[in-house]
Amino acid sequence: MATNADVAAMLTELIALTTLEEESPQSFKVRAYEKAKLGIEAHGDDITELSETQLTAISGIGKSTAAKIREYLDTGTVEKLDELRASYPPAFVELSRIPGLGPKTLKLVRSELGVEDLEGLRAAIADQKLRHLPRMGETSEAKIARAIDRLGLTGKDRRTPIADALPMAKRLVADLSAIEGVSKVEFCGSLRRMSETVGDIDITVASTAPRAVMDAVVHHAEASEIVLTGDTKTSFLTSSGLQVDVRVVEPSQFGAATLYFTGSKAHNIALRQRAIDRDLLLNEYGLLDGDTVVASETEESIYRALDLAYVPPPMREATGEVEAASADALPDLVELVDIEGDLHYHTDRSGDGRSSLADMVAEAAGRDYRYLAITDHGEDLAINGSNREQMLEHRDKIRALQPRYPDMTILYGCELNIGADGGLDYDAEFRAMFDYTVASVHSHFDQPEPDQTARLIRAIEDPTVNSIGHLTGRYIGRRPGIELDIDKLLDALVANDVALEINGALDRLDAASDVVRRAVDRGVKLVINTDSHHVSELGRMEYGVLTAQRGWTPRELVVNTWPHDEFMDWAGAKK
Ligand code: DGT
Ligand code: CA
Ligand code: CA
Ligand code: ZN
Repeated sequence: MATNADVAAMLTELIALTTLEEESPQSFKVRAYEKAKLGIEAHGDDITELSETQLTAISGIGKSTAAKIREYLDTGTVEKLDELRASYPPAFVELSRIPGLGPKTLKLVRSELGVEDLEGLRAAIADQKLRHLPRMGETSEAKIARAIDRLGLTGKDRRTPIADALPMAKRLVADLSAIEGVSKVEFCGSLRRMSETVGDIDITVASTAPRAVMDAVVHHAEASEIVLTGDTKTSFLTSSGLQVDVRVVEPSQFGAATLYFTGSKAHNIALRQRAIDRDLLLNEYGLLDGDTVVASETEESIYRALDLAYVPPPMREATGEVEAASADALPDLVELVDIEGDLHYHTDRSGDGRSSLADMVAEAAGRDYRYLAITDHGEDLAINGSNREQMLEHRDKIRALQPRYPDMTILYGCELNIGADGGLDYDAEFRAMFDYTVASVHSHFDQPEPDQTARLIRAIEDPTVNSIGHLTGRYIGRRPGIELDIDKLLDALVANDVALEINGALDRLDAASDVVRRAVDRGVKLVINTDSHHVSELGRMEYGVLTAQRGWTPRELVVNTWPHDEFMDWAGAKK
């Protein structure tokens, strides 16, 4: 049975292929599909039983798109989409992820140079052929070559961004959990460790009836090609080429199996060595003393039996966590339950916000937050921003809502745009009226590192800035972030008492965990935010927290774990 998510996935593919076909993301058709996708999301309720006419009644869905959605729901496919797929095979479409290669250029590269995939593109670059195409030159050719390297788009070791893999893994886990005889399911591997990109999805299932699980996996809607199937392991490829490995184990061995398949390999090796030092054997079935099982059912019991504190999955990278767990010196890690507020929220006041202020605030209150910052875009962000008058009106609305939420302080905030040279929106006096600000980069991604660093530091030094949002502006696997001198930047954050955001949007996860860990070492304050543009996005807090854990973040450095008064004192100290 198709779901709203399947329809959204179909529209996503249609958007990508139509952008190529029409040679522009601004084309009427592309925008129509995008609006329909947002409309379905905003609608929320199941649309799969709706008629074509009922579909067009949903805001954003036009007549032609409604017909395609109905066609997809009725037949499992869309003729137009199949046509586009035939014209643009996946290996070719993948090239459109490379910055600097717009649809027009991409089609030219194909028609003039016969490039069909990454290999062909690399060859064309190596032969210096790209530079001779219209509107291209040596500089753009070099830029594309560099983008390919930075995106890690290399043939067989190509990796999938976590934003694409995690939702799929969660769906699979839910589907497998529903099978009779299954007691536990966990996704493992790099995904559980919160790597930004994954080679594949590893799923471990505890069941006494492995056959039923293997059958379900082989027939799963996501399985477009079966790679191998056995009694307890099946691997398949999704339609986008991502491999999924599903393994079934005895419930009594679930802990040992998840520990093993979560890795990392280097973490496993360190644990196994520790077992050997105690005359024990550790493998995917358990921690064994000869024929006796010492521990195997839970990960916790295995760590305990090895005289180690429990190591949360995001820290299992063999970068000192085994030593720290041995000395009982792991950081007092921040956890989701510690979060007292979200400090980066958009409403439909922002051009790209899609839920009302009242809905966003109600949703936050439902999460039991003590404080919340509404941070719609400042005026410099063109169509998405708000001018002074609009902001002040917005402030009145925020203030008017406050009495309804006696347990939660609603801060009148702003996401300030960091300009090309580090300048910010409005003027200092107007900015000082905000209760809280997050300043972020949204453009000019190509400046050299010293300029970018100076640009950020100028913003950090501004007395009206409380925090820096999505530090590099990257989109994992799609757009490399700005280049920065991280040490200098972290020093400036400490010196000015500005917090560094860990943005929980799965395609951002910015600041990245390695930067976070360096920030933690220097005592930089951190703030974990969702950057929500819709009520459905508040749950991203979990991914921000996991990224913080991957960066070894202790709770006390995260300002939005602080009790209300302590947080408010810090936020207001600058005024
Ligand atoms: P990936 O898929 O490349 O993003 O990274 P992982 O870490 O998910 O690696 P994967 O899928 O090859 O294997 C999953 C886990 O299985 C890995 O994290 C640790 C464990 N594992 C795999 N091969 C070995 C091995 O040769 N030795 C040990 N000790 N563990 C292994
Ligand atoms: Ca894996
Ligand atoms: Ca694997
Ligand atoms: Zn934002």
